[in-house]
Amino acid sequence: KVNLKINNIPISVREGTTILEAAKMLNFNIPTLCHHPDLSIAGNCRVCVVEVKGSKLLAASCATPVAEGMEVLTNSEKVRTARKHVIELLLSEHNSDCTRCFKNGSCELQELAAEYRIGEYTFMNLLKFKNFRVDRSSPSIMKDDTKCIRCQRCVRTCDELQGIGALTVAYKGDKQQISTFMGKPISEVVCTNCGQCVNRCPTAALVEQTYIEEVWKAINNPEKFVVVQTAPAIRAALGEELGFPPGMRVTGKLVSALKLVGFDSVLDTDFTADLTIVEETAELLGRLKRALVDNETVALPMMTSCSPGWIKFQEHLFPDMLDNLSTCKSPQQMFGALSKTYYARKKGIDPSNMVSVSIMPCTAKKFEAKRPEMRDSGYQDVDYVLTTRELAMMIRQTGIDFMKLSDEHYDSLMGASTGAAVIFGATGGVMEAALRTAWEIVTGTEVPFEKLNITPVRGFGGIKSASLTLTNVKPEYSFLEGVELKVAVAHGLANAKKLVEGIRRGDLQFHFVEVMACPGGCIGGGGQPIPTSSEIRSKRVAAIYAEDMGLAIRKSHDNPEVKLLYKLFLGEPNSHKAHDLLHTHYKP
Ligand code: HC0
Repeated sequence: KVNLKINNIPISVREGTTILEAAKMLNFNIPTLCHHPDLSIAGNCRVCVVEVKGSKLLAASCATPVAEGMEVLTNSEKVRTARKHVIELLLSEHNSDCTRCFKNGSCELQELAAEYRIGEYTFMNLLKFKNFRVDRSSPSIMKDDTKCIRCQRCVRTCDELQGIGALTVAYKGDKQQISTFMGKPISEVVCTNCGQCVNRCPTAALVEQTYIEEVWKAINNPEKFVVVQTAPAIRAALGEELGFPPGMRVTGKLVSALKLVGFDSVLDTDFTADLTIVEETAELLGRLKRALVDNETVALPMMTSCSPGWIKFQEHLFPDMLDNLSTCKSPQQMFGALSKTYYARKKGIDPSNMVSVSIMPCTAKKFEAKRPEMRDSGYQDVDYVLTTRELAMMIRQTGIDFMKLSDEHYDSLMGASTGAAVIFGATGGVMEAALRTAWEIVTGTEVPFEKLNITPVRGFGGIKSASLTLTNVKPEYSFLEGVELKVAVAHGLANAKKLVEGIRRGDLQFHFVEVMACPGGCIGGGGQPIPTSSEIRSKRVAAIYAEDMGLAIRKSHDNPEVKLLYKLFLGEPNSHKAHDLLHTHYKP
C-alpha cells in the first residue's frame, strides 16, 4: 500500500494507482479529455493537471502514479489557472459554433468550458489560419477536423481495440492533425465503419452520419408507409439516453415511443435474428455434411456474417477467407429484404411506397444498408439506419417523457422473437443461439446446459472457445455421431485478428466462429449511448441475459412467426427463395 494525502485527506492505495484514480476514491473529480478507461494512458491533453507539493511542475494526474508521502492538491489556484489556460488554448483552435453542433449538449469540451466559465478569448483564434475540411465520404462516420482537440482517443481506439490503425497522428506542433493514410477520405482507407472512435470522441470531430431529417420527412409524408426495426442491443441501452440508469431494459417503452414518433409499423430485428439462426444452422450442417460425407473441400470454420464492421475487416485484411463467412445476410438486411416483399405483400402495401428504417447500436450498419448486395427486394432493402443516440434525439424532439411511457408490444408478422434472438446483442450470443438450435435439430433434444445457458461462450474474454460432443444424433445426421463440435467467439477486431491469424496458420481449429466487431458485442456498438465503459457494457449484457431468461420461448426455431414465414413464403430453410432474398456472397 502507498500512503498519500489528496487535498489534505489521507488515503492508502495500491501501488501503481494513478493520482486520478486515487482522487476518485476520495470523491474528487479531476477533469480529463485524452483519458479513457478502455485505452492506454496518453497524458497529452494536460487538462487533468494537479499540484504535487515539492514539485515545480504540475503533474498530469492520469499518467502519474502515486508515491509514498505524496501531497496532492487537485484544485489549487495554480491548478485552476493552468487548467483554464489549457481549455482556452484548446478553444482557440476549435470551431466553437456550439449551437449548430451535433454534439451540442453532449460535448466534453463544451462541458469543461461551462464548468470553468470560459468567457472572453484569452488567446488568438487560430482556427481561421487552418485549412481544415470536413470528410463526409463515409456513409457511417463524419470527420470534422475543426472540432478536433487531438486527444488521440480515436487513434488509440482504432489501434488498440480494433487493431486497424485507420487513424493516425500526422505532422507536428501547431500543424498536428489526426489523419487517415495520406489524408485520404475515410471511405477510401481501411476504416471498418465500426464507430468505436465516434463513441470515444469527446467532441464532434467524429460523429455518425445522421439521417434523422430524412426519417422525419418519410414519417411526415402521407404517401409513405414507414416500418421500423429495432436491433437486439437497443432495448438494453436506449434508457441511458432518456433518464434511466445503465442496465435498464426498456423494450416496451421503446415500442411505445416509436409508435408516438409516428412509425406506421413497429417491428423487431430480433425476428430476423431468429430467422438468421435457422438459416445459418442449416448452412453449417450443410457444410459439415459436404466435408464429412461428400469429402468436398469446404470453407471451414464457418464464420458469422452479421456484424458489418467484421465483414469489412475481412474484406480489407483477409480477403482470401471470405468464403468462410456464412452466406446469411445480417438480421438487419434479412429484415429489409422481407419488409419490402413478404410484409408488403401480406399487408397490401406497394413496396415502392415503403420506407424501411432500422435502429441500430452500430454505425457500420449505415454502410451495410447501402452495399450493392443489399437490394434483393428490388429496392434498397433498408433505407435509413439510425443509431441509438439518433433515436433518442428523435424521441426528445417528439416531446415524450420516455420514463413515463407504458409498455407496448411489437406489431405482428415480423415482431415476434425469442430469448435466443435477444442475446445476439452480447458477445457470444449468436453462437449460443445457434448451438441451442443446432443441437436440437441434430439430436432432437435440448442442448445439455442448465436452463439452456451455454456459459462457456458468455463473458468478456477476448477469445472464448468451447466444444460439444454430439451424441445420440438423429439417423439423418449419423455423420455427426461422436463429432466434437468446436466453436470460438471473438469480440473487438484486435481479438478477431488474433483468432483469424491463428486459424489461417492452422494453429486453431474450429467448425464455427462468431465475431462481433465491437467490444462486448453490439451492446458496446459505436452508435450506443456515450459513455460506454466496461462497467456499462457489463450492465447492458446482464440486462440482455435477464430478458432472455424472462421469455417463454428461448430457441430461435420455436419462433411462431418464423415458422409462419416458412409456411407462407419461404418454404424451408436454405430454399431457393431464401437464398434469393436472405443470402449473399462477399467477393474479394
Ligand atoms: Fe447487432 Fe445484429 S446483433 S449485428 O450485434 O446478428 O448492430 O443489437 O442488430 O443485423 O439481430 C448490431 C445488435 C444487430 C444484425 C441482429 C446480428
